[in-house]
Order: sequence, then structure tokens, then C-alpha cells
Amino acid sequence: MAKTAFITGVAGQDGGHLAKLLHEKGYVVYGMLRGQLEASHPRYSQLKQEMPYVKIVMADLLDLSALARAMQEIKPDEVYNLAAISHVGYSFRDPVLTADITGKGVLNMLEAIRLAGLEKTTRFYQASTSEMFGGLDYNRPEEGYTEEARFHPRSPYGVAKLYGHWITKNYRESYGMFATSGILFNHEGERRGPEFVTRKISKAVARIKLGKQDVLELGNLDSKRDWGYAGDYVEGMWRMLQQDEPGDFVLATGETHTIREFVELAFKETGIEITWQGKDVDELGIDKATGKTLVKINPEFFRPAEVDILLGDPTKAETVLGWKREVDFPGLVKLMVEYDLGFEAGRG
Ligand code: NAP
Ligand code: F7E
Repeated sequence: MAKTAFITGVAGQDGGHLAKLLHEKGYVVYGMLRGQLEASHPRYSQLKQEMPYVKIVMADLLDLSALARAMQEIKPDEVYNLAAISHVGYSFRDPVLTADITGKGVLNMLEAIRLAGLEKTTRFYQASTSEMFGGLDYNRPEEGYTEEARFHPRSPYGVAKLYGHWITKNYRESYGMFATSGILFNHEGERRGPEFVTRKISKAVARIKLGKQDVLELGNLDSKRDWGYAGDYVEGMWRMLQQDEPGDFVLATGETHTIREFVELAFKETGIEITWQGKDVDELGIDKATGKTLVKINPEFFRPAEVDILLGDPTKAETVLGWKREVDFPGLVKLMVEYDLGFEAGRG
């Protein structure tokens, strides 16, 4: 019999990749959206059009009764909890809502499974994050963060995710639930929201190349991230739930790059070479061929506390899950810029 999966946050970046992957693997896929059950709801009609096989359930992660009802009715074999306020910068502006959704929302989902009496049968995946580590010197291993590394979150988002991570472990230890935590480093791609730095850059580069935008404004160019491709990472999520035992798994590439490198490589994909002039907030990215300013710094995008560097060690996932990322850093930048060039050109 086909297995049944329930995905919260199905309209987000990972939700889209995961729904497609599970459908291809023969799962019956339920996807949770928040809002009202109306065909005119933009998210609803978009998802229905792109992935007609996803059975949509309208519920909010804040609403335990709706989650419990969904669990009682669907009795899923696997639950992937991807819903969250996931933007780190935004979490500083709305820390209370972030705690409620990104933190306590995980408890709501776990409790819903228990209230439906499914704690011994339903497998649970929690979307934990490298933001829990924080990137500070004192807790940063040279070779990259492993599952055992020390946590020091640097944002309301990271703190809320740490609660989600520990309550998942607690339900594993207290009730014997198959509750697994994937500690994922940044993963990007053509489905990434435009508020995240990689997609903001690839979109702007495409628009600048096509003469639809003059300048790209960014915050901190020197922070470093371990960036992989989201399509590779959802395969890792699925593998985690196929193991004999639940656990914690880091998914990462083992490489780290600055925002500045991403900018340079993205422009290079369109034949533009960027040179940098000036310092700090006055720094400018200039088109070497024309002398035109294409990149400026806008302090609005700085964060009250920054995670300067993230680097993950995926050895456990590679060994135990047989997982390996396929897309490397240049491949990721190329894929995103090519997608946005096509998309922006098509929009006229
Ligand atoms: P995303 O694109 O921001 O998607 C998150 C989804 O959660 C959105 O579709 C959002 O719905 C939904 N959501 C937010 N609040 C909700 C609520 N109260 N009830 C129901 N749904 C709600 O995030 P992503 O990049 O796909 O990431 C998936 C998960 O992995 C997130 O939990 C994220 O924190 C975590 N994570 C991501 C990365 C990464 O690099 N992408 C790395 C580590 C961990 P709306 O569309 O209605 O806002
Ligand atoms: O920022 C810097 C910013 O917003 C990356 C989420 O998926 O990954 C993501 O969180 C870096 C930061 O992602 C801009 O200061 C510079 O240093 O793309 P981001 P993130 O904060 O790393 C983790 C693993 C998650 O779990 C999260 O859910 O880029 N930066 N200039 C900028 N960032 C943004 N957004 N916009 C700028 O203009």
C-alpha cells in the first residue's frame, strides 16, 4: 500500500521540492497551507496548478485542534514539519510570533500526533537549522559543525528553532517516538524566496542584465555560508525517516563562501566583472567594463547580531544515510541565475 506523508509549509521552498520527490516515490502527499479554504486563495490555486497531486489541508501551526483533527483523519506514516517563520532578519522584527510559530508550533505538531494516538506509528521530521550553532569563535570547530557541536543561537529565529530541536529530542526520549531532527545548513535554488540573499542576488543580476533594474542593495557582504541545493537536501530528509532509528543529522556541503563571492560569480554568469571600491557602508560594486555602480550597501539589511560564518560537517549523513550533495557552489549560482534570466525575460 502507498505510504502517506503530511508536509507542513508545503508552499515554501523545501515543501515544493519535497512534495514532488515524495509523489515520484509513490506517496500519497498531503500539504498544509494556512489561511481560508478558498480556491481563490493565491497560494491554494498556485499549488493546485503546479502540483495537482497534493491534497491540501488548510490549518495553522498555531492551531493545535486543527492539527490534531488532521492527524486523526489522515493518520500519516510520515510527517515533515517544515512550516516556520524562517527569515532570520524578520525574526528580529517579530520575535514573539517567531517564538510561537517556529518554536511552540513544533510542540503543537508533536502533541497533535500524540493526541491522535499515532506516537508509535507516525514518523516525524523536524526542520532544525545551522542557525542554532551561531558561528562564534569559541564553539566553532575547524572542520565544521557536527551533530555534537555546541549551540549558541544568535537570533530569535535560532533560539526558537533550538526549542523545536530539543522538544523533538524530548518526545523521542519520553514517548519512544520516531522523531528525527535534520540540522540543515543553507540550501537554495529556483524556489527560494526573494527575501533570502542568494535569490535576491540572482534575481537582481538577471534584471540588471536585462536592463530592468539599476542597482542591487545588500547588507553584510562578508558573512560566510555553507550553501547547497534544496533539491539535494529534501532527499536527505526522506532518507532520515527511512532509518531503523531516529536521530539528529547534519546536511551540509563542507564548503563555505562569502556573500561577496556569490555576487561576483552571479554577475560573471552574465559576462559582467565586478570590482570593489570603498569601505564599509560606502563600499560599491562596479562594472569593470562600464564603470557603472551595480552594488551598494544599505545598512537596513544589517542584523542586530550576525552569524559571521557557517560550515557544516556532513560525515554522519554521508556514512549512515548514504547521502551526498550533487550540486556544488558554482553549479548552484549558475542554476539560479539561469532560472532568473529565463523568468525575467519571459515576463517582458
Ligand atoms: P520557507 O520557504 O520560508 O517556507 C516556510 C513555510 O512555512 C511557508 O510556506 C509559510 O507559509 C509556512 N508557515 C509559516 N507560518 C505558518 C503557520 N503559522 N502555519 C502554517 N504554515 C506556516 O522555508 P524553507 O526554506 O522552505 O525551509 C523549510 C524549513 O526548514 C523551515 O522550517 C526553515 O526554518 C527550515 N530551514 C531552512 C533552511 C534553508 O536554508 N532553506 C535551512 C535550515 C532549516 P506562508 O507561505 O503562508 O508564509
Ligand atoms: O542571509 C547576509 C545576511 O537571509 C544570509 C534561512 O533559510 O538559512 C537561512 O538564513 C547572509 C546573512 O539566510 C543581505 O546578513 C547580506 O549573513 O539569505 P539569508 P540566513 O540568515 O543564513 C538558515 C540555515 C535558516 O535556517 C534560515 O531559515 O546574507 N545578507 N545582505 C543579506 N541577507 C538578506 N536576507 N538580505 C540582504 O540584503
